[in-house]
Amino acid sequence: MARHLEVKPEDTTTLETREWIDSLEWVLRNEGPDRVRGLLESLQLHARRAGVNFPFTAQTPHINTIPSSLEVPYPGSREIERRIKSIIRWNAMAMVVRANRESHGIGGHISTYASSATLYEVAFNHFLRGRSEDHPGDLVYFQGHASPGIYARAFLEGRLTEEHLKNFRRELRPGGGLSSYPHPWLMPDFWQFPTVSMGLAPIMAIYQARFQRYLEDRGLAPHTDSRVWAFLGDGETDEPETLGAITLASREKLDNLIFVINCNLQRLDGPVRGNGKIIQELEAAFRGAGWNVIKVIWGADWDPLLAGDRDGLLVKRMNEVVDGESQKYSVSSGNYIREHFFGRYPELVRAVEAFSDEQLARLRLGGHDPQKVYNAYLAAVEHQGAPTVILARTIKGYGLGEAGEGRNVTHQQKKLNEEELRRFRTRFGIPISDEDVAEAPFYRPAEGSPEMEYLRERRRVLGGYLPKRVVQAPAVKVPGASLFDELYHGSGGREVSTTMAFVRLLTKLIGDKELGPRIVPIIPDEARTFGMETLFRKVGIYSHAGQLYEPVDAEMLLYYREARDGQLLEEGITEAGALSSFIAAGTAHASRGVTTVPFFIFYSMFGFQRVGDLIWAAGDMRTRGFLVGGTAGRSTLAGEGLQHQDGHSHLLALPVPNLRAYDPAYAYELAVIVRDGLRRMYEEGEDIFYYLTVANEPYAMPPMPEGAEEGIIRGLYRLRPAQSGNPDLAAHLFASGAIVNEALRAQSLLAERFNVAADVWSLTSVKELYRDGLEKDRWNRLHPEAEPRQPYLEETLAAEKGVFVVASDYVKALPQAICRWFPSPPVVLGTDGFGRSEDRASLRRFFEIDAENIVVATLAAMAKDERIAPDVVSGAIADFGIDVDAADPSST
Ligand SMILES: Cc1ncc(C[n+]2csc(CCOP(=O)(O)OP(=O)(O)O)c2C)c(N)n1
Ligand SMILES: [Mg+2]
Repeated sequence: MARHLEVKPEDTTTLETREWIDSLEWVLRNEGPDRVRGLLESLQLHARRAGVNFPFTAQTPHINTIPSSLEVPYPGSREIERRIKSIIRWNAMAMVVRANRESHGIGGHISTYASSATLYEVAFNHFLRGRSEDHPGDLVYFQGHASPGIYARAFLEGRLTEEHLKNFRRELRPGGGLSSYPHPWLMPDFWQFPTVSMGLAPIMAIYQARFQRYLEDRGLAPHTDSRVWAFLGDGETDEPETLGAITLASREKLDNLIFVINCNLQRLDGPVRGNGKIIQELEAAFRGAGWNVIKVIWGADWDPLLAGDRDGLLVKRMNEVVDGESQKYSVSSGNYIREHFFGRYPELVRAVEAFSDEQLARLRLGGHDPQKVYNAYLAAVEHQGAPTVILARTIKGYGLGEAGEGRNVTHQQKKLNEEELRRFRTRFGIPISDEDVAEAPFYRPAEGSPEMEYLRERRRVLGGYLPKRVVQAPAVKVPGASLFDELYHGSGGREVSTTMAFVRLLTKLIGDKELGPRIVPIIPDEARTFGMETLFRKVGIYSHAGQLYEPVDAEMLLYYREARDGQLLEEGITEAGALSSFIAAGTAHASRGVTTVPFFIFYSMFGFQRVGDLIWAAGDMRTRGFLVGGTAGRSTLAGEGLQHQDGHSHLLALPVPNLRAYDPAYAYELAVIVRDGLRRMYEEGEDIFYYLTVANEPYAMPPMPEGAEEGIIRGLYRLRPAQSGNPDLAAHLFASGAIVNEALRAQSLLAERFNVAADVWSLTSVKELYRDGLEKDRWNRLHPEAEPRQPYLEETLAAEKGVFVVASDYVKALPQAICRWFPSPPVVLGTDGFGRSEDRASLRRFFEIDAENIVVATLAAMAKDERIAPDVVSGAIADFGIDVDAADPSST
C-alpha cells in the first residue's frame, strides 16, 4: 500500500451522503427504478426552486450504462469462443508480421484488431446476420484497418486459403492476395463497403440505414429487422463526417443503426484525448443528438469493486482520471495502479487491499469482456425509436505486451521478434511449438474440432458468413428510344438550358412504368436552383413521418409535399450526406437485391472538390448511377464568382477509373448519353457510374444530326461542317457544353470576315477520348509488331487538315490531356484562374474563350503556319477590342 496515505475517519458529510444513498437504495429495492426517477426529479425541482442551479450535462458517470444487476447471462460457450478468438488473433497478427518480414514496409495493422477482437467475435457469434433466402442480412461496415482480423476469421471459416493470408497486401502474386483494406472493387465477392478513409464509413452507414427505410417505405423492399452496423475507431470520430450526420439518424429514429466505437483511447500518433475523456465527450455528443448511448467501460472484474463503492469514491476516481493517465495504467504494474489510481483516496486503497498487484494489473476492461459486450449489443438491438452507439473501452494492441500493448507506437507495430511471438502464443494458448513459433505459422483447428463445429454452427444459425457481397438483382428494362424522342428533336427554336432538358428527361424517366419507380432523385437543397420543384408535387419528398403540417404553399400547384412514399430525397445542405444516399441507392442491387437508379443533382463546384473522397469510395463500391453537376462551367454560371464557378470538376473526374464523364451541349446529347448509361449499367450490369454536367444558359436546342450517336458516346462528333470559306484556310474548332455556341459563332466570324473554313466539333467527353487514347497507345506499345490500333480521336481527325483550336469552360489541362492524338497540336483555350463575379459575355472575354478569342487563336495558329500574315491577327485583335495588356486570368 502507498506509504503517504493516511486513512481519515469518516466526516459528517460522508455520513450524510451515505444516509441519502441508503434511502435511495431502499426505494430502488422496494419500489423500483421509476419511483427512484420520480424522487430524483422532485428533489431536483425543489432544489431549482430554491435557486440551486445545475450545470447542463449530457454525460453520465464514467461507468457502464448497463449495471451488472441487469445483465443477462452469456448465451454461448465462453471457453470455445475464447479459443476461436485467440486463434483469429494469432492469425491476424501472423499475417501482418509475415507480410512485413517478406516485404519490408508492406504495412498492415496488428494493434487495431487486437483491441477490437472481442467486439467483433461477440458480434460474429451472436448478432451479425448473413444474407439468406429469407433474410437480407445485416449490413456491416468493418473498421478498415481491422481487416487482418476479418481475413483471419474468413480463413478459419474456410472462405480464404493459407495462400491468401500469405499474400496479404500482395494482390499481384500468383493465385491472388488480399487487399489491405475493405475494397469491393478489388474483392467484389467479399467486401461490401470501403471504409478505411476515416469518417466515410459512419456517414455512409447512417444514410444506408435511412435508405433501407426508404426502400421499405416505398414498397421496393419488404420490411425486415435487418440492421446496419458500423465498427469505428475513437480517433476516427474527429473526422467531421463521423459526427456530422448523427442528428439525421436520431431525427429519423433509425433504430436499425448501431455504431460500435472501439475506444482504445489511441489513434495513430498518441492518445485521442490525453487531457480529456473521449468516451465522455462522445457520450455527450451522441446523447445530445438523441442517440441511445451504451458505455461499456469496465469488465466484470470491476463489478465487486463497484458494488462495494457505497460512497461513490471509486466512480469519482473513474470520472476524474483523464485518458492519458488511463492509458498509462494499461501499460503499468499493479503496484503503480494501486498507488496512482486507487491511491488517491484511502478508502479505495482499502477496497483493493485483498488484490495482488498482478490482479490489479489484470482488471479487465469492458470492451475485452464478452459478457459486457454481449449485453451492450443485446440492449442495442432491442432498443426502439433511436439509433444506438456503443462506446467500448479497450486497449490498443491488446495482448502484444511489451511489443506494443497500450504504447503510443503500437499503431505502427508490424514486426514481432521470436520472443514476442512466443509470449503472444503462450498468452493466447495457441498450439504451436517453440520450434515453429518463430515462423509465425497460420493455425487452423482440424475440421470436426469443437472450435470449428462451434464456429460453423453459429454462422449457420445466423444466416451464413459475412462479409460477403452478392449481386442479386434482375436486370431492369431501359425505356426505348421513343421516350427520348422529344429531346432528340430539339426545342423548335425555344431557348432552354441543358438543366431544363435534364429535368424534362428525368421527369420522363420517372414516368416510365418499369424504370420510373426505381429512380431515386437526390438533391441537397438546390431543387429550385435547377428548376426541379415540379418533382415536389409530382413524386413527393421522402419523409418517414409523412407530412405533419400544412405546408405554407399548400394552395400552390407545386407545393412542398412530403410523404412517406415520397420518391425524392431532399437532403438539405449536405453534399456528403447526399452522396452517401447516392452510394446507398447505387449499390442497393448488391446490398439488398433491389435495383434503384440514383440521380444526384448538385452544384458542380461542390461535388468533386467538396466530396471527392466519397466519389472515390462510390467507385470502389461499384456504385451505379448518375452524378449530375448543375450550374457547371466556369463562365457559364454567371454572376457567382470564384467560390461557385466550376472550371475543374471534369479534371477531377479524370482519375476515377470507373466513372464516365460528359459535358453535353444539347438536349439530344444528354438523352443519348443517359440512355446509353442506363443500358450499360442496368441492362448489361456494368459497374460504372456517370458524371454529367449541365448548365443554366438557355439557347435553342437543335435536332440531332444524323448518325451522331456513336460520336456523342465516344466523346467527339462533327457538329457543323464549314458552310463556306477557303478550303486552304481550314480550321477545326472544338468545344463542349455551352461553349459550343461560342465555337459556332467563331465559325461564322471566321467565314464571313476571314474566309476561313472552320468545322465545329462537339467534344462531349474529354475523358472518354483520353481513356480510349491511353488504351490504344498501351496496346501498341506492347504489340510492336502488330497492326497498330488507332485511338478514336486520331482516327476521327486523321483526314482533317488545317489548324485545331479547343475552347473549354474548364481548365486547359483538361483538353490538354488529349492533345497528342490530334493531327497537329491544337491551341487550347480554357478557364484557369479564380474568375470573377460577372455576366457570361464578360467572363468569356476575360477568360479568352469567347468567339472573338477563338477567332484570334485560329488566325494566330494559321499565321504561325505561315498561311496568313501576322497583321491579319493583329487586325482582328484590334477589331474585336481585345486588350493585349490585360492581366493573365489564370493567375489573377
Ligand atoms: C481520412 C484518413 N486520414 C488518415 C488516415 C490514416 N489512419 C489510418 S488509421 C489511423 C488512426 C486511427 O485511429 P482510430 O480511429 O482511433 O482507430 P484505432 O486503430 O485506434 O482503432 C489513421 C490516422 C486514414 N485512414 N483516413
Ligand atoms: Mg483508437
